[in-house]
Amino acid sequence: RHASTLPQRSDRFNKLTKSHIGELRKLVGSSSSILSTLDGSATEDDLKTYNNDWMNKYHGKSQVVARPRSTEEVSKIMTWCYENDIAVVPQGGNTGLVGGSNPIHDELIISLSSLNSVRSFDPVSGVLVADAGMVLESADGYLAEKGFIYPLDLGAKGSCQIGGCVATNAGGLRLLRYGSLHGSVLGLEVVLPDGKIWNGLSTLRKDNTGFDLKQLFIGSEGSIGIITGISILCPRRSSSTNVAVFSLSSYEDVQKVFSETKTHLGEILSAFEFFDAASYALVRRMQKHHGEEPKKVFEQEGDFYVLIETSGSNAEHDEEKLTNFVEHLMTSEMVLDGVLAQDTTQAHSLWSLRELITEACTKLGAAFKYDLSTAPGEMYDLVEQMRARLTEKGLLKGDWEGDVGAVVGFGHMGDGNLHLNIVAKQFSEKIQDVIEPFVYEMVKEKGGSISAEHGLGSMKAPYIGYTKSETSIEMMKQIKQMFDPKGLMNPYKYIV
Ligand code: FAD
Ligand code: 2HG
Ligand code: ZN
Repeated sequence: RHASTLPQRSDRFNKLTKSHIGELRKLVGSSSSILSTLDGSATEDDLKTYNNDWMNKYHGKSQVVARPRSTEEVSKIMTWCYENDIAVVPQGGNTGLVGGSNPIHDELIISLSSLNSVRSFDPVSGVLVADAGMVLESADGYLAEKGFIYPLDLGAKGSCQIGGCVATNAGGLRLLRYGSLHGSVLGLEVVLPDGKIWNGLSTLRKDNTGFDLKQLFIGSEGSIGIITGISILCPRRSSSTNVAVFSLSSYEDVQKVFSETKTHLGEILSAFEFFDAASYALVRRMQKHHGEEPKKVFEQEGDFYVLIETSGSNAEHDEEKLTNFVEHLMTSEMVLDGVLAQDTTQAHSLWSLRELITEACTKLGAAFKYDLSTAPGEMYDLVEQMRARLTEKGLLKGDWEGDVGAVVGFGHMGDGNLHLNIVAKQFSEKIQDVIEPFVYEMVKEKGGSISAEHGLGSMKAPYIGYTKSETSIEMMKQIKQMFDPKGLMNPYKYIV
């Protein structure tokens, strides 16, 4: 979808006026809960952080941001929006990567950032109940003090909210260990588009009484309601964590090492991530760009890298297992070189080789991001085919000599999830037309998904048909119609 071909503003929605702002203010307890350029309580600059996305790729034109402080306030605002036909965009930490969290036109932004407390924690069951606007890292920090861990972790943890993560069904770095949010979320509290509060905040692990309604909201990207509370099952925090990174010479070896890792480390494995040489070079390029001289990590660099993390309860046992495994990999020549973290600082610095790739893609250029899933064995073909196409079209040449500087492939190997990023010198429709729909066609041919974990947002809404059948899309439209008959929630996105 080009920025210039985004859908026109729909006349179904009323335009917000200064008098509306007065009405909104009466619904909320604190005057700082409503920010608007219409009554001078905010400048356009103040609203930029809400209107623009993390990549600075999607730009909305909203004049009003509401920051309710309780579920009741969210409900009052939604009831008012429903009565006045005001379109709404729910916003969490605004770290989404598909243009879902920003308005397209002048929709009212409802930010959950002021709804950020723990409601309860049960140390026996490990069930945390918290407000949706809690920042993921804060929720995990709270649990760490009690010896538990939030069952989701991702590079944006310092800003993304637990509600935003549920709304996108974020996968992250440890899905292979803790599973998807469809399994760990036990209940939700949601404000529906007409303002009604649905209290589905169950803390039960088992409950087979009818449809499991919460599942509809996990991954619904703000299209059918605003998540205000979450009940989630949190595992015990492992007392011993180890990290190792290896360089390898081929993607075939990445797969072999993955298989071997599951055989030898299965019960303590908590992450298996991979990245290619282009991703590694990009992170090092960013470090140089920041004036740092990157330290040498490997004696022998490779075409591919894998990061393996183990988490268990017996440090001596886990370390012995991992050390033996490293030796096994080195002697069997499946890897070129390997580094085993000796302390927490080194573990963080090894993790940063993987976690900094997203930032590097955006800092060093304009990143066209594709978040794809296929069978793990076929994943890397997508990167190679994309490089071949961009080279053939004259866009990718030499070392940052073409309009496209780098094509990088990395991701969650254990989940069959590839992140393909095309880092261009700037966003251009010409480059996008070479990439799309080619990229979606490649994925369809392999029976894969055009969005493994980031969602559809505004970026992929028109392309859902590459992964979902007509019947699936029809059922989704019926669900949307049932919850949101006026189409007020996050319009122009998701299901269009
Ligand atoms: P936002 O970006 O604010 O919103 C995302 C969507 O959810 C929007 O459609 C919005 O309308 C909706 N929404 C937000 N809050 C609510 C709510 N309370 N109720 C209803 N709808 C709501 N994703 C992964 O899956 N795995 C990763 O490993 C990963 N790593 C990332 C690393 C970085 C550096 C960055 C920038 C992003 C990464 N992401 C990853 C993208 C991911 O989607 C988000 O980080 C996260 O899930 C979004 O949370 P958020 O609070 O920022 O939501
Ligand atoms: C990750 O796994 C995120 O790091 C972001 O999902 C991926 O930058 C990307 O494309
Ligand atoms: Zn990811």
